[in-house]
This record gives sequence, structure tokens and C-alpha cells, in this order.
Amino acid sequence: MRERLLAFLSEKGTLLEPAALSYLLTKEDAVSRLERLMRSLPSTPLVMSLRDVILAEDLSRAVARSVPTEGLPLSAAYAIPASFRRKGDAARDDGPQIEILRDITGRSTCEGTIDDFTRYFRHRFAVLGKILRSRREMGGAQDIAKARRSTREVRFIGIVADVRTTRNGHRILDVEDDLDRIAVLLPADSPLASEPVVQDEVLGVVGTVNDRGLVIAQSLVRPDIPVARPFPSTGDHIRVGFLSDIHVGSKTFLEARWTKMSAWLRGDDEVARSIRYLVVSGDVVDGIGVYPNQDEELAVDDIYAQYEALARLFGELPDRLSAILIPGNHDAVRPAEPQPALPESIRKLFDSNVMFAGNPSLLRLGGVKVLAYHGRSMDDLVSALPGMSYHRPVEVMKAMLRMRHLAPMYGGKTPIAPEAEDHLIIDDIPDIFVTGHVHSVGVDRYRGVVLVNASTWQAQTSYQKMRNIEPAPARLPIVDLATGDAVIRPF
Ligand code: D5M
Ligand code: FE
Ligand code: ZN
Repeated sequence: MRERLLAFLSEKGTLLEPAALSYLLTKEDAVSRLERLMRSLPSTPLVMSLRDVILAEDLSRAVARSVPTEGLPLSAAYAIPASFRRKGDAARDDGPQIEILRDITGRSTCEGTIDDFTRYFRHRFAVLGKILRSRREMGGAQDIAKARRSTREVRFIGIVADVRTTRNGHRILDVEDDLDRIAVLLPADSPLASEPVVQDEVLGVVGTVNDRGLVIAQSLVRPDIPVARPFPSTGDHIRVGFLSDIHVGSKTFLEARWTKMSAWLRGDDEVARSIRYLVVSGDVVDGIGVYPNQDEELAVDDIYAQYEALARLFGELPDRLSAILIPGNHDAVRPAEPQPALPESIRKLFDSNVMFAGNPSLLRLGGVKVLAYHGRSMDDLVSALPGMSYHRPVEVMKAMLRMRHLAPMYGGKTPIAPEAEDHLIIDDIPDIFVTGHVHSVGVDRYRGVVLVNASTWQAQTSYQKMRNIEPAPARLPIVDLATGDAVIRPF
């Protein structure tokens, strides 16, 4: 296979970086796959990296589903596809319609006591348990204490307190409800053994109890989005642009590419003119003291000066745009999630067409519900879930939707404040779900929900270089609020 692949490459005059070559060689149909991928690209790059290959796979899949996606790092000859542009007729101008349906700002009550933690998990269990109980597969679910004594098939709902693998390749979950705890075996010879499960998620178990009180699982049930939902039809082809991780104040902020994007938004491109909203998913500035020796990488070492510089950049955007900013882990609010909106001392630096909400928040933009979350929990999920990668943030987002939780794992890298209610539950199902944080980019759909990971305006940092994290900066995902169709415009 290796020889055939190399022969094909030399025929096409293209080289593959070693990582891309080894990735393709794990596929049975490496040559035909590469051929298909190259056909989906606007032009053939001289050297293809692993990222190119993965982005090209995303692109050919998106095209197959007729969700137009563009914006590979490879092509100078870039064009927004006609199918997206065609609908660029000037939208009616009713002025901006932005509502914040839900966020934590001004409603934080927790002090981090033991009582707070108990209350927080009770709430998580109650809300997700209710969603699970409405699933057909969970009909007749019992408490664990009752299920334990049953000799027939049992169904129960619980929080995963522990996940471990035995020497024989079985996996064992400890599952807890309000009153009891039971061990659940995912047998090594069943497909369940490879099912991704993370600590602290709430799930349903169907199985039988053996004579030693161990549950042998037949299936696991996730809260999930039960059925594919239609995108709400708003009629007008008003569009929303998604920004994230601008990191103003960092030496690696990509000012020239931002300026290109800003000029495009001010120009007369019909797609640009139809963009009325910008959703900004956090890390809007680089901040101060976020990681050790950060000062060596800062161009602006005063937090207010960083937000002032950002406010100037937003001031140069056209007046028709309304922006809504949520914070990320580099911003000047508490790091524990849910994070409140930026404080008044910072808000007042911005023009009135910039609004502020917490992280996460559920917004309504011209009739379309948008769930915006910075995405820090992706660090925990990428390391805990097999097959997940920073290159494919939309896959991690699908896992969050299946678990109906933005940060299911407690006690990892994502600090979570144990509020009276668990604000990280995905309770209301959004039409669009957007994250940032991983400095990657992607658009997709999951059961009708449009998924967006919103790139970054920061080049690779020395930390990312050390960890081999390759960012995909300066790309603007754009979603049509009438159809949910998405494109990615690179700058
Ligand atoms: O994170 C940008 C990206 O870099 C994101 O994928 C996480 C990764 N990152 C950055 N700093 C760290 C540390 N200290 N540990 C693990 N991963 C990290 P950003 O939020 O912009 O710093
Ligand atoms: Fe960031
Ligand atoms: Zn971040």
C-alpha cells in the first residue's frame, strides 16, 4: 500500500508530511481516499500536512451532506460557493434582535462548600435523569437499590463515579444515584467495551444483575438529542459571523489578517453585507498572568489597554454589525465556569453595538437559538475520550450534545463553580452550538444542530509549539440564519 501511495503522490507531484502519510496508511483505501480528498480541494498543495488531510476529509464530507464548507489553508483561489452566495439577497432591516435567554451573570450564589457540591450534583442528576426517563429505552427505570434485587432485566439511571479497565479488558463503571451505588460491567467481548464513557456523566444502564451483585450491561443510554430537528425558518438570509480567541495583547495576535477580515466586512461583498451579528466565543484578549512567563509573550502588558485595543478593532467594524462577547479562560473574570460577563469597567470601553454575556450563554439572534461556550472542557474530553482530537473539535461537540452537558467531567482542567443549578447542562436544545478555545476550526451538523468551532486570530504560541498543537487561525465561519448553511472564509 505504501508503494502504491507513494507512486500516486509522485504522479500528482505532491508530497505528504510523515504524519499525514502514516495517518493515510492506517486506512485500507488510502489511495482512493487521497484521490477523493484531492478532488475536493480547490487546488493541490505542494506538501500536504496531516491537518490538510483531515480538513479535506471534513470538506468532502460536508459537501456530501450539501453543507458547503470552504476555507482550507491551501488555496489562494478561494471563493464562497455559489449555492451559499445565491441566497445573499439583501435582507430586510429590522435592526438587531439579540436576546440573552440564559447565563449566570449576576446570579452566582455558590461559595464552594461541601453543601454546594452536593446540591450541584443533585441538580445535574435531577435534570439529566428527567431527560433520560423520557427515553423509550429507559421506560420503567428503577432506583439502583431496587434494581440490585431484581432477577430480570434492569434499567436505572446514575452518575458515573468511576471508570476503570480490568486486566482482561472488561470495563467497570461505578454508577451512583441519590441513595445507592453499583458496579456495571461492560464485557470485553461486547461493543460496549469501546463505548466512550467519562467520569461524572449521567447515563442510563440496561442490563442484568449477576449473583455477585454486578450489573452486566446490555446497553448504555445517553440523554442525547432524541430526534433530528429542523432548522427554524426565519425567512431572511441574515448571516452571523463567528469569532473566537482573538488574544489581543499577545505578540502572536494576527493583526494583519484581522485587518483583512475587517476590511472585507466593510466592503461590498454581498455575503459580507448580509452579516448582521458577530458571536465572539471568548479569549478576546490574551490577559495577564494566565500562564507562567506570559509577560515574555505580551505586546500589551496592561489588561485595560488590551481591552481598549480590542474596542478600537471593534470600533472599525461596520455599524450594521452587533457583536456579543462571552469570556474565556484568558479574560478578566473568574476562571470557574459558568463565568459571568465581563465587568462594567471593561464594557464601558466599547461602543453600544457590543454586548456582553456569560460563558456559557444561550442567545437568540433574530429568532435562532445560539448556545455559545468557550470550550475549555474540550481539553478534558480530548484526553478522556478515545478517538477525539484537537483537529476535530466538532466531534467533541457532538459528544457534549450526546451527554447534554458542556463540561461533564468534574475535577479536570476545567474549573467548575458548584452553583445551585448546573448551568453547563444543555437543557434547551439550540439551533446553533458554537465553541472556540482549541484554536482549530470546523462546521458540521448533528441531529439538526449546526456546530461551529470558531478558529482563532492568534498564531501558534511557544506553548502550542512545544505541545505540537497546530492552530487553524484567521478563518471566519459564517452561518445563514435562514437555512443553517455554513461556510468558512479564510483571511
Ligand atoms: O488555549 C489554546 C489551546 O492550547 C487549547 O487547545 C488548549 C491548549 N493549551 C493552552 N495552554 C494549555 C495548558 N497550560 N495546558 C494544556 N493545554 C493548553 P488557550 O485557552 O488559548 O490558552
Ligand atoms: Fe484561546
Ligand atoms: Zn481558551
